[in-house]
Amino acid sequence: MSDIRIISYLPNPRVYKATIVARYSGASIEVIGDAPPEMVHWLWDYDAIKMDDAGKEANAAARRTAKTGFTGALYKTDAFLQANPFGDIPAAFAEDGSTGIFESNAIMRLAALSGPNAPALYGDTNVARARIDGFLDKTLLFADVIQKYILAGADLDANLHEQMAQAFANYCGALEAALGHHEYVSGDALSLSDVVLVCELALMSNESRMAAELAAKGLAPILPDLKTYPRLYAHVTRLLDEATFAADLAGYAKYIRG
Ligand SMILES: N[C@@H](CCC(=O)N[C@@H](CS)C(=O)NCC(=O)O)C(=O)O
Repeated sequence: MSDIRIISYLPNPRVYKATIVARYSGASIEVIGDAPPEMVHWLWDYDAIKMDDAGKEANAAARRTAKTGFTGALYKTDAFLQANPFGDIPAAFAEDGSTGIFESNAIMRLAALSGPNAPALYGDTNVARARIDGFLDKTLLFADVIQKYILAGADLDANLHEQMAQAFANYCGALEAALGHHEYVSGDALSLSDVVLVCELALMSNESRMAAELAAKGLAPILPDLKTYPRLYAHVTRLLDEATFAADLAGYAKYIRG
């Protein structure tokens, strides 16, 4: 029995926050999922299964309208929605499935607090932990804009592009300043704040798939600006080279490096 079971579409850098951290804490994580378009055929549940048409009919009561990142119908059981009232993935289950943990940062925290080496990457004092939490909260705000930007599709416009550019400049500017004071984002040791940084940039690297849409609208890609933050760029590329990060993020590295 694993410490944590995660249901998600794959690949998903938000899931990798937890799997990267588990390499330090020793938490055992089971990841169940499929390519994004296939998740409409899955029953979202602790006992997630891929369904055929007969399975969908048998689980008609679980049929719900998708909200974010998916369109049409998704199959979420009542138990899934009790575990995660927001109904999104990645969704995690702990304690034999009786408790749901949602939001990828929270799932990552559980990975940091589980396993033989726990707590890992989560500070040695309450103050250090609160400081790491501050970076995680700021990263979630940044990530919310990334999500809107990369899911915009044909709705992408100059206004949304400007919001993304502003959020990117604010976040990267702050981290560039922080890295002027110490080696890692929140202090002198690797922490969860470094992990979320790299994983959300990996998510943002999906911008590379928007090249035609951006060009058609006369908008420039934003992620290549990472190079204009030299300490941050060096930090991120160094972490991408670490085996603990590369195991999950190797496929994203060339897009982040630019
Ligand atoms: N901030 C959340 C984002 C999760 C999220 O928004 N997931 C979307 C897919 S990108 C989802 O599961 N949508 C389900 C739906 O459309 O009902 C996290 O980091 O875990």
